[in-house]
Amino acid sequence: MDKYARFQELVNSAAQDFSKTSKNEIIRVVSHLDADGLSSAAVLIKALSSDNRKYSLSTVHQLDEDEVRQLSFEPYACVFFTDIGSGQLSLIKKHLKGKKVFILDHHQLEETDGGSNIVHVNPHLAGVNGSREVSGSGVTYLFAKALNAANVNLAHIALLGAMGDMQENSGFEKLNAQILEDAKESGKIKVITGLRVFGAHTRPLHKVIERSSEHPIPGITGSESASLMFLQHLGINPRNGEGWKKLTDLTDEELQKLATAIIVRRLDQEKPEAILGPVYILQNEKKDSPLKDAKEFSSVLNACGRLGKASAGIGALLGHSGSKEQAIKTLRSYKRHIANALTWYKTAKKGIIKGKGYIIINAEENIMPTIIGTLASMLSKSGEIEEGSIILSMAQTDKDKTKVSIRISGNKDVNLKEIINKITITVNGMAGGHHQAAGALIDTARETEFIEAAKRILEMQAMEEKVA
Ligand SMILES: [Mn+2]
Repeated sequence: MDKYARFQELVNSAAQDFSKTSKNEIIRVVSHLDADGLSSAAVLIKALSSDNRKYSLSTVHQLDEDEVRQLSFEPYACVFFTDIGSGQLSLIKKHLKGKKVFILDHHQLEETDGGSNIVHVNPHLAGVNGSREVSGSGVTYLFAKALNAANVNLAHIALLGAMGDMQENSGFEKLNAQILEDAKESGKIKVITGLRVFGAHTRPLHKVIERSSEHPIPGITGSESASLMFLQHLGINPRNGEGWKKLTDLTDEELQKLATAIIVRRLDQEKPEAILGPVYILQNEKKDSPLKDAKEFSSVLNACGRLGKASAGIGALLGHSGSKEQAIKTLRSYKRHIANALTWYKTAKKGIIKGKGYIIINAEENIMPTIIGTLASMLSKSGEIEEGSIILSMAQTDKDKTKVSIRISGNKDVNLKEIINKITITVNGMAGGHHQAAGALIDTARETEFIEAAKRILEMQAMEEKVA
C-alpha cells in the first residue's frame, strides 16, 4: 500500500469510529487560532451540523498543559482537536484519559504512540509531507468527506486554510491538488491564470501594480506615477469614468497586453513569469468583495486569528454577511498593527541585539505577541537583513509568558525548528512549528536566560554554516 492509501485508511477508520458516537453527545471542538485553524473549525462544525450534532467550540493560539487540564474538567466525553494536538500528544494522553479524543492535524509529531482512547489522524503518520501537501483544514476536510460524501462542498474552505499555511506555491501539491479538484467540481472555486497580485477585485489597478511587492516590477513597484504612466503607455486607461479601474475591469485583450508588458519589465528577475499563475476565485462571494479572491480571503482569516476575532473569521467562512463585514474590518486593523510594529522596530532605542549571523528583537510589551512572528517574517523578506541571518523575535503575552518567533533572512534552508528547540529547552519552554518558520513560548521571568542561550546557540550555528 502506498503512503497516500495508508493515510486515507487512517482518515476512513477515524470517520468510521466517530460514526459510532451517540448523536446526543455534545462534541467539544478545540481548534488552532490561525487561518488554517479557523478553516478547520468551520469545516468540522459544518460537517457536525449537517450530521445533526451539537458542538461547543473554542480556538487557541497554543495548547499548553493548563488548557488541556481545563478540558479534562469539562463534561464533554468526545473532544476534537483540529490543526493542533499532534505536538501535544503527551499532554492529551496524560489529562484526557477518560474521553474519546480525535486529533485531525498536520503539524510535526511529538510522538506517534497515542492511546486506545485517541484517534490520531496526521499525514506524517503515513509518511506524507504535512507541511507542503495538506493542511489541518485539509485533514479535517478529508475526515468530513469520509463521514459523508456530500461534504465535498466544503473543499474550498480547506484550500483557504492551506493558503494560510503557505502551501499554495503557484499551484497546489498532491493531496491539496486533489482537494482543489473537489472544490472545482462542487462549483465553489474557479481557477484562472492571471496576475498574482493582491487586490485584483478591490483596489485600483494602478495601486495594485504599484504595490506588487511579492513579485516586484522594476521601475514601477513603489511608484504611483510610474504605475499610471506604464498603464497609459499600454493604452489602458486607468480611469473608469469617475473612479479608478480595477484589474477585474480589464478586457481579455487588455489583460494579455498588461501581463506581457509586466513580464518583459521583469526579465532581469529570477523568474519573470512567476507573477502569472493560478488565481482562485470564490464563486459565491460578491463581485467587489475582498473575499472574492481566495488569497485575500485567507489573509482576512489570518488577521482574524492574529487579533483574536475567531468568530468573525469562522462566521465569514460559514457565509454570515455580518461576520464577513467584521472580518474585512479586522484585516484593516491588522494592517495598522503591522505598520506600528515596523515603526517600533525602526525607531527602537533598546531591545535589539545584532550578532554575527543573527538578530534578536525583544519587543517586550511594545508589539502584540500575535504580530511578532509577522514582523519577523516581513523582515526576513525585506532584503534589509543579511541573507542567511537568523531572526529571533520576542513579545510578551498577558499571561507572564513570552512568545518567540524564529525566521531566516532570504531563502536559505535551515531547520529552524531544531534551533528553537535547542534554545527553548534551556529554560523549559515549549517549542514548535516547521523547518522554515518556528516559534516557542517561555516564561517571561526567564527572558534574560533565554537570550543568553540564544546568543550562544545562534553564534555556534553561524560558525557551523561557515564551515559547511
Ligand atoms: Mn495548519
